[in-house]
Amino acid sequence: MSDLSSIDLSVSWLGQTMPGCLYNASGVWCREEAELEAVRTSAAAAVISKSATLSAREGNPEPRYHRTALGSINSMGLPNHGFAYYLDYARRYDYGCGKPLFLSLSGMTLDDNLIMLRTLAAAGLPAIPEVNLSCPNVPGKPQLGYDFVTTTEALNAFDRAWPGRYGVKLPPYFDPAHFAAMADILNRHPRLAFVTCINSIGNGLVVDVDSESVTIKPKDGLGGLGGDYVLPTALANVREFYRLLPGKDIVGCGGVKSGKEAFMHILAGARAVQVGTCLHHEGPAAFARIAAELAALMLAKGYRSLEAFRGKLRTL
Ligand code: RRO
Repeated sequence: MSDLSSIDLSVSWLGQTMPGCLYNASGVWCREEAELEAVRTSAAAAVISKSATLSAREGNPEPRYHRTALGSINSMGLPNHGFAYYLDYARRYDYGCGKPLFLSLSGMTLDDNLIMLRTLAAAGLPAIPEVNLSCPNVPGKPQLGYDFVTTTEALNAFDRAWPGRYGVKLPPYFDPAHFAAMADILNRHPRLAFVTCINSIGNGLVVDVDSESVTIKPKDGLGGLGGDYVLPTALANVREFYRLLPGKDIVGCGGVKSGKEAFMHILAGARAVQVGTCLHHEGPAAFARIAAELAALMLAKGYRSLEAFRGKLRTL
């Protein structure tokens, strides 16, 4: 058989097999239950919720998201319905659909993260936490993942609060010394099963020439970049952590808008691939399109499964 139906995009990880490799990046199409359900019932292979804080938040003043020809800049500021809303969704989630549910957690303090993890543990659900160590957009709050001492303390505490497998969402790193230092920290935590690379490139500035102005209101225009801007940085982070974190899975996130970028992420070592900016612009129909493009590319190259090329990026 040499047709698209012979191509297997399924992914086995975290003790289960999901029907494909694509799902939403946290923050996109996942604040409201209706959005989460739209992702679940699309061709996405899993669902992740908007980063939750313990209490609901309105987020930053608008405009706080701006689309450009090359991607996006955002400073949403963690608008979310609060942890209880997403926990309630997780209690009612149809786990039988075969698509794992991830809950993104982004407490304003370590204690808040621990309360959310303990509450989720007590609920006894199959939902898997992805703790966000990298929100760039809360004024006055640095990204946790750039502070190695605080990250070490946080992971030690997560291990005590949460008995199962979990993941973390990392900010992008830009120096081999930082890849190595972070990997050294992450490797001390056997139940840390996956890392998602990358969050938006924080504190970029998009300028509009006509109005001679910034494009978003918070932080005088500074915000997280997504889309084409971030693809090479995302791939570097996926590849470096793939090599530095044996036994852990890497979830690729950044600049995926077609089957080609999904292929690049998997070639660099990604187990699964999240879609952010493109999903924001196109909606959940993006998943079926990108999956079909990835399958067509694999067919043309003679690959029938993701295992056939995952992590096999060549060097010169
Ligand atoms: O809500 C946001 O402003 C936001 C978050 Br929590 C994040 O992790 N990454 C991002 O680009 N925006």
